[in-house]
Amino acid sequence: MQSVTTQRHDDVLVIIVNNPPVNALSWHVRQGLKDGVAEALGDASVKAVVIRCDGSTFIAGADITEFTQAPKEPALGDTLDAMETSSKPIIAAIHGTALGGGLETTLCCHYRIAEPSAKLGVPEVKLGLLPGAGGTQRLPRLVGVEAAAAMCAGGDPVPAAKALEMGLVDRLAGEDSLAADAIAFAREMIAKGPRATRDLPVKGDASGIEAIKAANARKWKGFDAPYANLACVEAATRLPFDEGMAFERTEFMKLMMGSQSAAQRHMFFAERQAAKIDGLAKDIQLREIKKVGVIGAGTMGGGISMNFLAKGIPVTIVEMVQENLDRGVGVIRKNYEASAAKGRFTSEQVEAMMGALTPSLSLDDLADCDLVIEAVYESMDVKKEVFGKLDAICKPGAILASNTSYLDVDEIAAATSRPQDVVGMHFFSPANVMKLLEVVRGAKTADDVLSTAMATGKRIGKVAVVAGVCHGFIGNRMLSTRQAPAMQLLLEGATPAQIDKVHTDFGMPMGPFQMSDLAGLDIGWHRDPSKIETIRDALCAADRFGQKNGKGFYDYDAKRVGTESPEALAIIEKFRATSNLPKRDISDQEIIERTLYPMVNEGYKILEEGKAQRASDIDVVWIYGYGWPVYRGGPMFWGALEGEGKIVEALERHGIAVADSLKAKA
Ligand code: 3H9
Repeated sequence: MQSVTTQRHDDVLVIIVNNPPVNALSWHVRQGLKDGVAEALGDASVKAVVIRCDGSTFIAGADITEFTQAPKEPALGDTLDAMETSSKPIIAAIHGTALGGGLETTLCCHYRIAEPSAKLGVPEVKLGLLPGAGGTQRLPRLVGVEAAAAMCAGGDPVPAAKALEMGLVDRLAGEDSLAADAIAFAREMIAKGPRATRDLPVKGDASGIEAIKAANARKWKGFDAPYANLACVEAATRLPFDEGMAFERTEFMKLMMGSQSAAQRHMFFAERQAAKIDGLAKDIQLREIKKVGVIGAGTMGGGISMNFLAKGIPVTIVEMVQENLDRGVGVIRKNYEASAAKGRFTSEQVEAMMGALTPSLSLDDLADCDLVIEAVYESMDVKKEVFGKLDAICKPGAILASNTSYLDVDEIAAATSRPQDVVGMHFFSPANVMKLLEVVRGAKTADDVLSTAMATGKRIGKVAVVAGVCHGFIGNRMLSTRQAPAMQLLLEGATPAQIDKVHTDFGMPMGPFQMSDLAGLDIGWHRDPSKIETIRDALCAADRFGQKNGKGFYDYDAKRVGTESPEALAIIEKFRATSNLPKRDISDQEIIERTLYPMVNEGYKILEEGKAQRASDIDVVWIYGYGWPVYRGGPMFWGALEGEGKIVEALERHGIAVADSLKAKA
């Protein structure tokens, strides 16, 4: 099948792109578009051209899968030049999403018409790139420097109505009449003739660009691409078009060859791949989830409920004690109201969401739920008791999910007479914000239960990853391999601040000790101040419980901003002195080798044991659940970049047992 065809409508030639799934600009599409333009130019009876797409969307960008292959002619630039310099007007007819190279294609048409539901944008920055086919040079000419800078560096698409306001499109079509409206528009433009974007003057100046950088400094920390995007837009304000294009090309190639874009492109595919469950029938029938039950109205249960309420799915939330139930429901309302105050919801929406929440003190009220998620205290005995009760109460076919973050889902399932209906759904705190959902597949979990849990995750806006049953699943299992050596490094002379800084400089949102303080040092503490066996015991014995009481590894102010604590350091030093380990200077490199390399190693073990389907799933877990910097592509991608040989050598030097599969790669 040809990916580009042409159709004659009297004096208008319509070029139609059909390259599923997203009409990406694969080489044959570039060729087809170029041929289409040549056909129009070679036929005197053609007076104007329309470019439109079949399928669900206009061109959604360059074909990302081609980026790692040898370049194929024609280059996108050649095709676009042929379009822009055409002596007959070309009209882009846009529906769905015109993204990246797709939007750049429309910029090389002379006029643009879009369906009202269309979206237009240059999301390259999210792939660690910039619009490399003239987007950074043409957008400032069409929509102005400020809007171009925001579009390129931010990457979010704009809806058609806004695009019309900005001058990005010239006209809106009817929602169902784009093809006809575009032809009519093309005929109108015959008299006007072509209008090449490159010939327009740049609108505005670069004076606002520094302010954009300042406003986004935190968000863009560590990323190269947003700054490169801005540099190109700025270049458009001072260089003639051709020189601006050359500047853009150089910057694009720098990003394309760099590791950040490779990591971000890896994550684009990893995220989509994670949704796929190996070995499952494609046509599996999902169970219908119309009503959800959540057990536990604490931080987790409340956060989990909010996900469903926000999607209009009714939730019954159960607590054991009225006071806790009231508090939990109150927190949900407070969170929604805070979002409403920021303009994210209307007060009607808040009331609708709260109206869909049924608080209850009885598990019996879960009888008609299609999915019940247990988010109670992390104790096997408690969970087994809850699941035993659910088994008696819930309707046949209901999915019984545990939000456990460590425990054996098979043992929990065995407390019921229907282990095939039991699955882990491990949310990450704050559960209404964090995008990761680990879906834990028990030995007996039915295929349709697993698929429904994954699909439900997607429905509530999560990125769901399948994990196997093991202590801590994928994420927390790997987390624990960095926690123990971090503690050991304190005994050898490093400070919490030094170790945390290595992690935050790496790009993590916080280091191991900042994370411990956030979680609470007293979780799992034996509560006997006289029994001091670890640094944690020593801190707890001194009433240092973490952020919750303003002091842990760090001291916290009223806004929970932490600073190094002389008291904590003294406690650590006192405990350290009892360990008889010589105090020494610890290098940042050693901290990386002993806290990050073991995570990569554990990832290999997880794969060996079949607890993750694929390495890229592990990367997805760490990026969406723990804030691993996306420009480093997750621990497995980063491990490969770092070099397996280097990692194995370091792990062995530090006396850490290396996974066989990692050794084999070294
Ligand atoms: C660019 O344009 C560079 C230029 O400036 C310069 C060049 C010189 N290529 O997301 P979905 C696949 S950079 C190849 O699930 P949706 C995707 O992997 C590009 N494949 O669908 C998936 O495959 P599978 C700038 C692509 O409906 C399938 O299509 N553009 C591409 O939820 C369905 O995707 C972008 O960054 C691609 N460009 O969302 C836009 N895009 O089924 C990237 C998708 O095997 N794309 N695939 O898993 C998107 O944002 C979404 O795909 C879109 C549809 C919104 C279009």
